[in-house]
Amino acid sequence: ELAYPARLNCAVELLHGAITRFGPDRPCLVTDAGTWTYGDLARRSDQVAHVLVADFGVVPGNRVLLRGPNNPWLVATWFAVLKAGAVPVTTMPLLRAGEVDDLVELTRPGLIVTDHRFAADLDAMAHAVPILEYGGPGTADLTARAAGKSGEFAWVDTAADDVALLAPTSGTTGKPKATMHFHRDVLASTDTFARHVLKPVPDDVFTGTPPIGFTFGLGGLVVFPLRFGASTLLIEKASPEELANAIERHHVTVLFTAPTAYKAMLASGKAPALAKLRRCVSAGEHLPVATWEEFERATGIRIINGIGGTELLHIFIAAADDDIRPESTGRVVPGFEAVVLDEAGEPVPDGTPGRLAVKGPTGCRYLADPRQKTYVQNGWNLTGDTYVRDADGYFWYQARNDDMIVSSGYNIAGPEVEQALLRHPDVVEAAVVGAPHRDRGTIVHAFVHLRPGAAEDVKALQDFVKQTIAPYKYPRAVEFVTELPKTPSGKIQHYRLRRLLAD
Ligand code: 3SK
Repeated sequence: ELAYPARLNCAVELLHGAITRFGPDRPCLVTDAGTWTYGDLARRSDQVAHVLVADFGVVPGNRVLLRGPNNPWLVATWFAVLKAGAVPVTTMPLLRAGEVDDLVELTRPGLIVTDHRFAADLDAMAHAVPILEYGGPGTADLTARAAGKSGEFAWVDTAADDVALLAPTSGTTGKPKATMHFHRDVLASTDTFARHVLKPVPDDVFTGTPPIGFTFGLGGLVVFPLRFGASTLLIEKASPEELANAIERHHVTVLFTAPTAYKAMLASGKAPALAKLRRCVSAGEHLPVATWEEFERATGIRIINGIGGTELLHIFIAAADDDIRPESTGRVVPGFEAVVLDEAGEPVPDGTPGRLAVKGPTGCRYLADPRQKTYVQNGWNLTGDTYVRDADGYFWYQARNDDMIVSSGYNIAGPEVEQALLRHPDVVEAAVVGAPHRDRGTIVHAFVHLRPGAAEDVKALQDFVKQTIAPYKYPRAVEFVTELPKTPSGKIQHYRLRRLLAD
């Protein structure tokens, strides 16, 4: 049971708590342009808080929508909003105006704070919300305004269960929801996965690719490093090779990224640079065992696979070090409970596939959304994934609930076919869905992205799958593509592929 004081401002606890324990001069936010110490971040976030309150009238409880790539001013603004007792609405920088508009409709922010390079796009929004830009020229810019403000702000004394964060999730179905998280949830995310599985040390240097607008990135690149007095390298955009080079240049020890990035970094020939990492975390999508094995062979590092969710803020099933059983997602993280349920909501015996349900100290509550009743039942969050739990308490991913394909009477898990395809050296990415078929009802249809220059040989891929898994699972249709539709957080949108085939 995690206990936090009844009055708690998570921003103050994270930032000023670290300063109390480690002093203000420790490196905190690192970029190629320089380093902000913990003291720098405390001062700049106080200055930004003054701008929000004095110049824009932000009051406790207001919502402030944040938009920008991972950089120190975005982090300073996140802390400033919380210090002012307001609620950040973190968004993916790549959302288009229409998508931001949907989130504005849902979350009703009183102000949007945006990186100046992402501002023009917002002109097309239907809702009129005041916009404050940062990082650009001119005296109206947040960075210029902040420079003229005091570096000390009297932060708002919030309650541990006041809402601290609205985190949008488009899921993989397209219609946005926003999850609400309390101040205590933010700390609880550090006292579960981070403390018990990741085990950071103050000398760690974190980095990664997920946007801070996605709770995978917010936790991995801001909340966890600060909670443990470590530093974090913020990268706005990097190819796999540039990411590996940055890891080497900045002596990074902890990496958060998605399965495809691990595979792509190896393909860029950078294994020796990666071998110096201490911890590698993969989430956001199921990690194919082929990628896990290839990475271990090349670097000696056992990737920490995990499943989390915006609904629960971060990772709730994972394993590290000798606890890892390759291909399994791991065991439930201390602090959480997880069960596998049948269609009627009853637990199934170990070894039987069913719907994964989880509860814990970090959620789940949706903002004004009737889907709360569908996704949260009796306090259990239904994640939308089919899993098997074994007798040792390890959870084995089968498919997203809607990725099971029933073809000629066989139940075929799309991800299993994807993993088989991914073992082929020419395959960069693969997505498998059920396609309507006149004679067979449904067939397995694979969308395959090949490495440049590889031959488009359907039969060779089909034969390869037949040799890797039960032959009846092979994709009867193979379509070559140069990219796959993805959510802003990088999850493949199978529903869009299904829709393509239905049309
Ligand atoms: O998708 C996931 O597995 C995830 C992990 C950590 C935090 C957030 C998410 C959505």
